[in-house]
Amino acid sequence: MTDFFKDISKLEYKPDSTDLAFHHYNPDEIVMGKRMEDHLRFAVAYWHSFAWPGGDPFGGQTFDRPWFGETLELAKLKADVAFEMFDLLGVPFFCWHDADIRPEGASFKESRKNFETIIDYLSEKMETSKTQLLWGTANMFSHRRFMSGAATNPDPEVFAWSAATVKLCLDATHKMGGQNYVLWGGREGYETLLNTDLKRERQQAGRFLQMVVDYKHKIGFKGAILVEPKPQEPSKHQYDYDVATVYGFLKEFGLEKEVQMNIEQGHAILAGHSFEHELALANSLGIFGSIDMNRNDYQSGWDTDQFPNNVPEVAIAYYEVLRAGGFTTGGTNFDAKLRRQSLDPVDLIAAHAGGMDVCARGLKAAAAMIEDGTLEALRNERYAGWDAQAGQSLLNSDLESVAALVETSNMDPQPKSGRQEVLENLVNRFV
Ligand code: XLS
Ligand code: NI
Ligand code: NI
Repeated sequence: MTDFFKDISKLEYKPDSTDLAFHHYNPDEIVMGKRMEDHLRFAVAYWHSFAWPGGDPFGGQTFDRPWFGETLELAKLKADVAFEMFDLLGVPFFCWHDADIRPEGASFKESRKNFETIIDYLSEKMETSKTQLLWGTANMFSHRRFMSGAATNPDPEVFAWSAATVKLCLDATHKMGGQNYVLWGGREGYETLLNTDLKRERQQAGRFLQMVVDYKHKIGFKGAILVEPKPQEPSKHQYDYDVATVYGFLKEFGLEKEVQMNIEQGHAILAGHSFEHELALANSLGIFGSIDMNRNDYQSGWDTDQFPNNVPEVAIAYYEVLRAGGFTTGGTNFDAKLRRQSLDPVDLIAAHAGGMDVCARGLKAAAAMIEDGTLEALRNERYAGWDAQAGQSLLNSDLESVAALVETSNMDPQPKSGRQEVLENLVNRFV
């Protein structure tokens, strides 16, 4: 045991308590026939909670963690503290990037050895812990070698280095029984079109993803390969802009049945969408996988990765998750970080506990809306014409016949109310 969380005890569901406790998240509570814990499938993100130093564009480190530094000994201390936090929170999952968990070596080989040592250390901890791996991923955006991209780099050696990195991370994810493998292309994009061959870079990215999918099958990894869309930041423009763009990309490279989406609230907002839009679209395309739960500050216009605290927004998001049939391999990963002034160990626990409570409230509200059924019934009623014979036969007709039908049947379509306010009032009864 480390003494990092020394005065904090394991969180419990105590709805009336004023202590640090869960007030809404009750893992065993049954929601729509399933335990709340199995619906939400919470994960802690190693990078934000244990690797991020608290910097912003105007200032560096604010957090002073005893495990900061690039040695194996400190990486193990970090892992010890991480598993202590997972235990205090009772979360079923965590997620990592290679760079979060291991010290960087002087060569690829040295980094690989460090990584494998820490993977063994984490795997040992997982044997006696409830907390398992939701997903692993490679950080191919922080080190300066990736400044012009990973798979989309103009230098083929960086493509090779990236392929070797993903192979290593996928092997480790597989070994640890991870449920998914994520690819987020933070620098797979460009800073200026003046120096960028967009066609080549997209083809490199497509070939790279095909190689990853082939390798997944070769080693028998049963988890999902997830791409995480984001429109920009750090790159000025990122190729995996949003769900629609990634779907087009997957189609182009024949991967739409192989890859699903990891959708992040803040990225959806940056792309000019709502979270629920991205979720609903992924579901409609058959590529919904998992979510990165966080929140942007709507005034700042960048990815602030705050812990969620807006229940109505989260409720609508889980409504779409439930409409998609819930998570299978996916889950709710808190891709969220403390504010840089929140220095104390208790802040880390409170942030997650609060986020878990907000998600629990959102899930319960979403489930109540589904069980009530009015929202779905009104939506279906709006499209009833398409379920009827006349609507169906239109879709099987041709332009000339449809044109003729308009006159022979004396068609005279009447506008009907979209009832937006009625629906918003209805939602308001549940949130
Ligand atoms: C950054 C991304 C990142 C991915 C994993 O904006 O959200 O944290 O989730 O590489
Ligand atoms: Ni993000
Ligand atoms: Ni993310």
